[in-house]
Amino acid sequence: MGGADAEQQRHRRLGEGHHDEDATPVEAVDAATRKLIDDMVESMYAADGIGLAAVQIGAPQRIIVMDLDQREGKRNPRHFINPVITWRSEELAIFEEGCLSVPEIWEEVERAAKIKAEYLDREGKRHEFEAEGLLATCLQHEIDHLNGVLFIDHISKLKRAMVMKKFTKAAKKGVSPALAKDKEPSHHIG
Ligand code: K1U
Ligand code: ZN
Repeated sequence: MGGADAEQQRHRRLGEGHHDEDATPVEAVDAATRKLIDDMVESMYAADGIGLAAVQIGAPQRIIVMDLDQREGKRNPRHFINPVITWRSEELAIFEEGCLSVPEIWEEVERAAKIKAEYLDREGKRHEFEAEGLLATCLQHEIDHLNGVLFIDHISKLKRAMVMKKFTKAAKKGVSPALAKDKEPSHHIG
């Protein structure tokens, strides 16, 4: 997909569909799967993200891409087809999370500090691995997307209500939440 197409295929925001649906497992890893992965990586970079789930660009399949090195301006894209978390530590970790589908909102979210997961690669080969730190957080965030869950579902009801109010107002005005006249002074809620 070229740059202009990637822009058209931009990630969908809260209220633009597919965010509350379960994504479908990939039955056969084929050329179309590999093309979708490449498109997702391009969309992730175009949006300055460190992760992206296929549902965020309107493809309800269980595929995620990630590049934690993107934070340092380097490129080391990874992909995970049909990712499944097989173990979560009891120990929890708190990270400040953002989401391309809920732009300009950053909130602290508590998740398992370590996880074990398995997935298929672009050749259909199964892998198992253990993750911690931002990789564990980002994987949980992206797998949540595949299950119709957003990071704001992990914050307090009050903060979530404020996020939703901000989005509804901005949507009515047809502008990004950050451009809404009465936007909060900070990206944080509460
Ligand atoms: O899934 C998404 O919406 C992408 C999201 C992933 C994520 C971020 C933080 C914690 C967990 C999951 C993002 O990539 S938001 C953008 C972002 O985090 C970032 C981008 C450039 C530099 C530094 C951070
Ligand atoms: Zn997200």
